[in-house]
Amino acid sequence: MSLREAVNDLARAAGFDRARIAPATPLAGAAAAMRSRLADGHLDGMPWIDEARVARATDPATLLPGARSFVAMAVSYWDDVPRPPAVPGHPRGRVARYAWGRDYHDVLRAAAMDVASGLAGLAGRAIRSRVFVDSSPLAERAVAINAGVGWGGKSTMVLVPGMGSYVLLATILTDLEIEPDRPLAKSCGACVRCIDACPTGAIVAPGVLDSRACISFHTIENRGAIPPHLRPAIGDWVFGCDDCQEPCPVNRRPARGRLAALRATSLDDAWPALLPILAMDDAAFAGRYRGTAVSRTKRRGLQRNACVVLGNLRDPATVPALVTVATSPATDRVVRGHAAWALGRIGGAPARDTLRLLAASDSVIADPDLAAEVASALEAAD
Ligand code: B12
Ligand code: SF4
Ligand code: SF4
Repeated sequence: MSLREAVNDLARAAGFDRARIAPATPLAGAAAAMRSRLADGHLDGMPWIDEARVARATDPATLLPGARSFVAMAVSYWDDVPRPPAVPGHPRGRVARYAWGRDYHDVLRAAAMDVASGLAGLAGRAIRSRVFVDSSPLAERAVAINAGVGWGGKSTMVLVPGMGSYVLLATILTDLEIEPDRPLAKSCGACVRCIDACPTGAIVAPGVLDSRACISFHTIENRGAIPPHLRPAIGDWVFGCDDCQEPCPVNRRPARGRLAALRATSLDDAWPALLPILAMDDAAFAGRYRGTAVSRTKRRGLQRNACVVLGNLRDPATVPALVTVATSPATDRVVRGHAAWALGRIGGAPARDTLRLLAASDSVIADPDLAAEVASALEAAD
């Protein structure tokens, strides 16, 4: 058995569905793509992606001196929890599939560490390796594409033949020389379904995402207010977004992911009830979401997102809960502003009355951003 095949066996035993090898050479194409996205403002709002990061993320020798090979691995996390029937007064939002189970950073890192220790056994000598699962700078998609794990889709997702786009990536960089695989000779062809399906037009050209318009960016990474013009398009996404993956023909025969830790264990993991989210304090949020990817948006981010979804669902029974959030001076000001926005969308006398009182309250008058939110909510409600 070749070293390459042995690595593949190790990866499968650790839970990965695919593993391919790429040489640890500089990722020039990815560096050019990242620099052009930075220059065009497409990565605005993620200041940690800067020139220094681009340089490191695309230069394996900086990441691991003496590096010879990448082991690029993918794992399917697709699972299905059907949308529950709508129950008035008990609205639910929607979480992107990758965040239904335990935090993939932890799950994949542990699995990739197993593969990395196995590599040393295969080498028969001490080797140096470094594991990447999203948290350290590495252009992970570029490595997976170079290694032939999948091809770069127009949605910017790596699409894995036979598995589709609902895959997460983990990478090992090692000083062990392994015979490389080849990139796939595949492409999306004439298909543009993801571009057409994106509710905000964030895929501005094939393979080019403008994060400033992306629901995933706003519900996960954005720490401030979500631009008002994007809020209606967010629909019921309370964390992440899968709209550009749902119609992808490569996902037409999805198979349930093998790693049980990545699956939902309750309806609430996939379709969380929104009013309990509004009522959470820090301890309740940590108790519910510690160890999951959702924790990245923090309590205030999730509550802000829940307000947006409530505004889109327009259930009058949710007005009292939104009034509590909007009128509490102790609540985060961004969350209050989004609760006001939701009240404006739902409208009706109780929402209008609250917005009028709010507009005249000291805590709102003292905060120009919040005052502007309340003023436009009032306009929408009238
Ligand atoms: C920043 C980031 C985001 C940002 C920006 C995403 C983006 N498209 O640039 C935001 C917050 C929006 C985001 C969203 C999501 N993310 Co994200 N994200 C990252 C992160 C940390 C860096 C990506 C990056 O550098 N982007 C800048 C661009 C230029 O780089 P790139 O995406 O690698 O670009 C490649 C392609 O665009 C392609 N390309 C460039 N030009 C062209 C031109 C054509 C024609 C084509 C076909 C391709 C192509 O080549 C580039 C270089 O290889 C990576 C982890 C990592 N360290 O790499 C995860 C990662 C990309 N995210 C991931 C996931 C799962 C998601 C979401 C699905 C989560 C969700 N459901 O909400 C969405 C998907 C949205 C989307 N359509 O991309 C996975 C993707 C797995 C996969 N199958 O591709 C990654 C790899 C994490 C992981 N370890 O698994 N993410
Ligand atoms: S994640 Fe959602 S908003 Fe972002 S590009 Fe895909 S469909 Fe558009
Ligand atoms: S929907 Fe079509 S164009 Fe978009 S990633 Fe899938 S195959 Fe490619």
